[in-house]
Amino acid sequence: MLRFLTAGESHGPALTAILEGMPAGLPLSAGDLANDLARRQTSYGAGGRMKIEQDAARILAGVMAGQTTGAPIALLIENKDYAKWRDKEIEPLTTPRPGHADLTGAVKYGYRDLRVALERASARETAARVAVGSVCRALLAQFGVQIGSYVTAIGGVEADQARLDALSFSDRFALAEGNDLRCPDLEILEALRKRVWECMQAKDTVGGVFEVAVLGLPPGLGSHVHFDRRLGGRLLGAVGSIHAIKGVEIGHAFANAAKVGTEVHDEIFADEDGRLVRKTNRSGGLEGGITTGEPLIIRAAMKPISTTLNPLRSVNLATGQAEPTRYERSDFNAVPRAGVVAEAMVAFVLADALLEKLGGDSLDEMRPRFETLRQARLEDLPMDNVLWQFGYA
Ligand code: EPS
Repeated sequence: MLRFLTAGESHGPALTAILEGMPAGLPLSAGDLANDLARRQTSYGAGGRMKIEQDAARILAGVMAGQTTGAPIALLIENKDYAKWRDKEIEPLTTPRPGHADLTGAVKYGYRDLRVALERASARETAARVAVGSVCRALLAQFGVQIGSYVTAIGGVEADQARLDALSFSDRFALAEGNDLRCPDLEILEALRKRVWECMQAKDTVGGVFEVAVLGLPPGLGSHVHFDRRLGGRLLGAVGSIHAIKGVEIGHAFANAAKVGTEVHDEIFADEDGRLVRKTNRSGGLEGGITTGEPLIIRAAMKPISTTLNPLRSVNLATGQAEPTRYERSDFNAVPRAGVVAEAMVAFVLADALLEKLGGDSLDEMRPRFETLRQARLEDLPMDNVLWQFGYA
């Protein structure tokens, strides 16, 4: 239903994106994209580039008189740094940096200088994804869906799960917005900051873990009937496509894998009003590839940034000789920023799933359909409750 493309290099003139499939009638302005773009740029341990860029997206198509028209939405974010790179004479880059697309990109495309791989492989591209995600988020917000994220670990310093569990998701979001590590467990903030600082002093980089949570989702998005319609796979793939993300789980999947079934599955109860409710949400909001209506929780692991000030061993492809990597300006810690990018990818997948469920070319068509969505209530789920013959005749 919904698709998008991005184009643009890290030090080229601009990043662009086209989002196709948005219904008509969604109020939208460039200002609606500004907040998420700014959130993506906030992080203790960001590199020098973030002092250069103050990302702003221009909407070039698909929005007229403040509303989406149903036509493809074209977005453009200028790279301020391009002014310094334009027609610049640059040193050859022939020693691939481990962890980056330098070597693999050259093997695949036959590049004769590794900067060509670097330019498009750069996480600068995620600014375009965040702009696209903000449009999707605006659509979801019309139906009461809210998406946030927060950091739970950096460089092995972990938030306390019991302290996190004591906070509502809204509180976690609000606390995370209040600091540049985007961590809601304020008791570990200093330890996190120290970890990143030490890493910077040691000329090294860190990774970490963050969670994305989605509130207000209706039950029934996604499907169990086919692999490519299962929402789990779509979400895992979308978040796993983000630079440096090496692991993604729905809820606490890896921890659950060590438990027995009766400790993991969320038992079903009928309340006095006939609503089928859960007292736990260990599934992370998905059963059979379909939303349950509980908060959707996605956790992701980011590897340490591949560009380290301390050199790593490599081989100069021009000479064939062993040669240490040369430093390129980069981030030391991008975990807080990655959470915001993941929100955008999740927003895209969920907006797509909502459109798939509701259909409709305009918001006006979607709204009444949304009101008729089947809920997890006894009255919505009449059963035949008779013997029947299993067969295909
Ligand atoms: C990146 C390297 C750095 C980061 C960049 C991602 O850029 P530069 O090489 O210009 O210093 O700042 O991220 C962004 C520019 C951004 O907007 O997120 C990399 O190699 O991936």
